[in-house]
Amino acid sequence: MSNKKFIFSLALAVLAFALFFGCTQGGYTAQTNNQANGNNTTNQDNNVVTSSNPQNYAVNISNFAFNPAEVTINKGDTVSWLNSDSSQHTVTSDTAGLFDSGFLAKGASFQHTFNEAGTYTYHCSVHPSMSGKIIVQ
Ligand SMILES: [Cu+2]
Repeated sequence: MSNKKFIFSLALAVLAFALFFGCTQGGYTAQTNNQANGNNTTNQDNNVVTSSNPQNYAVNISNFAFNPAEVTINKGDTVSWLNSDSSQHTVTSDTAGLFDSGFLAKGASFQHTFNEAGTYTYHCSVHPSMSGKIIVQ
């Protein structure tokens, strides 16, 4: 191989390498952008799903009663019970295991989010006369 041919071959090899490397980089950048766009789209979709505007409803526990005793909410809404009595109370689902606050001292609160439609009755495990109902539409 002559000196000129060798240099020409070397230049070709360098050029080929530069082209290949450049294309690889370009491809990588394009893929990264696609992924970023894909993530944005996913986030927007998630926002739409979660921003169905969930509400928070308050039930006050006072004078040995749940006030209001009956609350109608939509799927995904949360109910917060606050014990305003000096006596301890619980918020316990009539359906065992569905939700149970345990003992709530004065000023303590308990929250439960209802994700499925239905009628949920509950009571205080200390005072059987205390009962309430959450209707989930
Ligand atoms: Cu009670």
